[in-house]
Amino acid sequence: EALYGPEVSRQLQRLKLDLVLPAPDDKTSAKRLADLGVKMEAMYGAGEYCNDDRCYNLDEMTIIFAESRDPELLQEMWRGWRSISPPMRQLYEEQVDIANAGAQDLGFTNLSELWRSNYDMDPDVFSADVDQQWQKVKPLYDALQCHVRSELNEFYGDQVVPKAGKIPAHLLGNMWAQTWDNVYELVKPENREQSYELTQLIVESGMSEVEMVKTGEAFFSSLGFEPLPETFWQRSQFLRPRDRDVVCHASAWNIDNIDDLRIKMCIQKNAEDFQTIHHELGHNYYQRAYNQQPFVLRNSANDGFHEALGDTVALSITPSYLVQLGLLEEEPPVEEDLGYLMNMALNKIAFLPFGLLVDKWRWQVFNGEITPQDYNKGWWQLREKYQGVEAPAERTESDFDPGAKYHIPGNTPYTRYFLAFIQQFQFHKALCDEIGYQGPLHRCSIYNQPKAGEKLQAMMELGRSKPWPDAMEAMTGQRELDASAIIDYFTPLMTWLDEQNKDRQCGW
Ligand code: X8Z
Ligand code: ZN
Repeated sequence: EALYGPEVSRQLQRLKLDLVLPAPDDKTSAKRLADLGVKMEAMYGAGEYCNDDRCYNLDEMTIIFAESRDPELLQEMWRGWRSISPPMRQLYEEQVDIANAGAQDLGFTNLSELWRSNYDMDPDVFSADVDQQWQKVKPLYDALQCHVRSELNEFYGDQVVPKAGKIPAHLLGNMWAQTWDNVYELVKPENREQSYELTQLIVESGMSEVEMVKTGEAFFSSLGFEPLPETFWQRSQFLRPRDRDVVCHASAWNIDNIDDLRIKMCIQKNAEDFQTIHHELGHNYYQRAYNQQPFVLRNSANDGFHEALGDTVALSITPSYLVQLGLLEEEPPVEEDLGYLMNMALNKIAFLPFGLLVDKWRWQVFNGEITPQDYNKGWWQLREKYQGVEAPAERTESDFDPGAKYHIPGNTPYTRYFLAFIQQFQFHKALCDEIGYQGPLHRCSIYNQPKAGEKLQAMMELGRSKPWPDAMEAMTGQRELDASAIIDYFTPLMTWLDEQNKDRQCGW
């Protein structure tokens, strides 16, 4: 006879599955595991690269990646940032060993199985599902990679970017080549481009960093959510402190699991950070929505839901919304939609293979398929295979390139972002249907639509109390992850890309 009912059972299961790095059942290992995590996170936070002239932190390098078109400077910064991570390699190896032992103590084969067990389904079915989703969206990525490669080849020449094969990873506007919107200018559709640039609108408006956050809050208020508590404004970090090292990678916090909500960012006045603000606020509103649940169920339906929430809202930062904000004078004509969609694709589509491969690497590291002698080689095999990008300099096993991406030293699972990037379009479509919107999906904005807010609330307040398909259903009426919305959204761009690519040799 069971000692407790299904509700308690679910909560006990949650306690196990929410562990990202479980310590084995002995004090020395537990302490060592904690120390290792702190050490690596601190190394990332203190990360900088110095040449003969000066030192650069990640914010500064981020700007260089966004703006510079000088392949040599970019290559120097690309390599420079990766000098922070070789010292992490040993520590990472040790961390994997200890956490694997911890996962085994909990009854899992290894940490890979534990991580993949967090989705209310068999872990192997889950990873197969993820691959299937990737197969559905891959044609979009392949077309985008082909077009971008060709335009970069024209701009930089054969010496820098080959006509065929992989794209050198330092030329895509981002330190990890994970999103490419910063090279929009080089790859935009001629004569159909966007007439405005959000970064420029933000800068010209004279908005401060805090005002950027206030604007994000106002969006959520327009959906019917309560304003953020006073403590949010007092206790959040919006700017990089001058007097100490901090991890500037954006994050959201829920300190008391009730209403002590905060974000921690080093905001720059640009479009990317404006979006990230909505992303982080999404975490906070979600956290507040489930604060009535029993303690261990105060979490999202699965980790992809948490990552998708704010991004879903940010999909509504459309030209018409910018007009309502007063940032843009008038709504651009439909001919500009192609430019808008290209910009979106350079962010949302370009990200997908990266979102997939980070944990492909970790799962293989955890299950022993990638051994420590091959950490870097295994990483680049995945980068090449999935993203079709290549390292712009020789890499060896004295490098540890995965460690130069925050989520590796920070031990944050990454498949959640792959899921979120697909799911946010599904959510967006469901909300646009809910408000009776008719028209192309990319022009829909849920700003000022409390009915959309109610749907979001219905999903969020469930927290983790039900299997995720129930939460999905509460908002979308569907019980499965469905890539058809992201495919629909980008259909006009796909048609255009196929046309552009018709005489090109695509693939890598
Ligand atoms: O890490 C994040 C958020 C913090 S929860 C800013 N993201 C991933 C990344 O930056 O690598 C959001 C998109 C992907
Ligand atoms: Zn997030």
